[in-house]
Amino acid sequence: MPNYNNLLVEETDGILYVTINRPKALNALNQETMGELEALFGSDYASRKDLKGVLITGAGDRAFVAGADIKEFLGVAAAGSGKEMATRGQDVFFLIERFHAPVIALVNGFALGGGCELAMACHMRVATEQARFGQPEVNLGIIPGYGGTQRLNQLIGKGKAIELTLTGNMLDAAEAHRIGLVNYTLPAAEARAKAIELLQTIGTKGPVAVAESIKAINAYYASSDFEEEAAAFGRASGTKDFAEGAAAFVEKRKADFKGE
Ligand code: CO8
Repeated sequence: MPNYNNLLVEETDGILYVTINRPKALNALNQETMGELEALFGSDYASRKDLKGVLITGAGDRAFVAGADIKEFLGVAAAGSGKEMATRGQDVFFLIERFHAPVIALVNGFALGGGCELAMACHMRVATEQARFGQPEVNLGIIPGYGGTQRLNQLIGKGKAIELTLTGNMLDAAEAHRIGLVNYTLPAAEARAKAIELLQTIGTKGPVAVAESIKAINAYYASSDFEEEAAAFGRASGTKDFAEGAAAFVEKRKADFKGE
């Protein structure tokens, strides 16, 4: 099994258990973690036709993933490469969305920004009762850049997608279930069991049929415009507003945006 610095990866009975493991930063996705997800879904396991599926969760009891790593991203935005970074992240999440076996997010706490986007790139989501969902990028003066503007529409429709994206408000797990953002919301132990049960059930079906179903369902959404999202993310991340929003986050204060 390959070695990762930010992922714990175990395999039991044909199911791959992946834990994003940066609990001190609430499992925020830095570039190294994105590279490890790329290696895992792009090459290390992509040819494993015997895999029943993958379960992704976050380490610790507070977060699934609290977003892209804001502190690391500040340097990238200053260098003007926001668009490239968004495109790269989108490509990593496409590997998950297009993976031949089912990938389930077990959302065990905050799923914010890039964390909500990671959960949405998975084929299904099972939430624990303490899960919280949101796209708070607007609080930082940026927009979702890892597919959130496209996949929120797909999962919950335009009205709610716009509300969540423009307000940055968080949803609790019950509301996320009510609006269809997650497949199930359950107490923690039951949520894990449910995710495993889903993967075991799918694991008894024809692997070719499972892979072809994923492909065919994804095809319906082929006209989504991820490129426009990356371009818009690039524009927003080059603003003084983002510099202010990110500084406010680091200094734990409210941002004072000027629209510049
Ligand atoms: N990045 C880096 N560090 C983080 C992040 C993050 N996204 N989230 C939390 N942390 C760190 C905190 O800085 C803190 O570190 P320290 O102890 O060194 O101060 C530690 O984790 C614990 O966090 P808090 O003290 O803030 O814990 P609270 O319980 O007070 O608050 C929250 C929990 C509400 C989850 C709060 O941490 C928060 O709001 N986090 C940021 C959420 C957010 O804005 N996420 C979106 C990020 S932007 C994004 O994801 C864009 C995606 C597309 C990017 C495309 C190109 C990069």
